[in-house]
Amino acid sequence: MRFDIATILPDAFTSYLNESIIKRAIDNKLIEVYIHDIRSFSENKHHKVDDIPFGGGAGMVMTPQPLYDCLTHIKTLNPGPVVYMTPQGRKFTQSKAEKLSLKSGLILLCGRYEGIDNRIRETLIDSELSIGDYVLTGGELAAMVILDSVARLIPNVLGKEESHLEDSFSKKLDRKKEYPHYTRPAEFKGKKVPEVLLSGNHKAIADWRKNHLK
Ligand code: 6GU
Repeated sequence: MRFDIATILPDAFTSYLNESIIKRAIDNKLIEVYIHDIRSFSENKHHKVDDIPFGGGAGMVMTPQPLYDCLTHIKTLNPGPVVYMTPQGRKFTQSKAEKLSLKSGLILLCGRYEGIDNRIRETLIDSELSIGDYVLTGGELAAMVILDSVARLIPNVLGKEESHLEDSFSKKLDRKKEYPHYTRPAEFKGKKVPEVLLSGNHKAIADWRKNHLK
């Protein structure tokens, strides 16, 4: 699956994309991720990407020209929908992550300031997503959340144990929560792992886990 992200803060993504599971997924060619600096598309001599709102009011608005040129460029490379990250968008959920993970591409536009010029919303945006009921300074963290949650659902991105099939939010477990996890040592600072988990009795372990879902 191919991800293209349009942002005015491209460096915000570099450390994240160079870590652990996402880096391995890119190295193994399971996903491709391209970051596009909206500012580099600006025809303004100072590479300006924002301007004051018509009609007045607080804050700045992302100006249409750089967004138009950046998104139309990306659309020649990625067949996926253009999703605008905004606190006004529909709430992102595990079920939306599952649907997006079936697509061959996804284009994420990160908003900053008060928002983007509405003509871009009307013409180039397919949907709008929010990651929760709080306001961030920009869409970059939200785009990383979506990238991470979608990428891990792509076959072979997680280890061969495919532990997402047992996730707390998977339909199989009827949205029940997780049971408590323990690893070695069997005793740590005087606190012992529940005896049943050491017993090797698979039926008893399954029962214990079912009774401790939270
Ligand atoms: Cl997608 N963007 C911003 N700026 N704030 C948010 C958000 C997105 N989702 C929740 N808060």
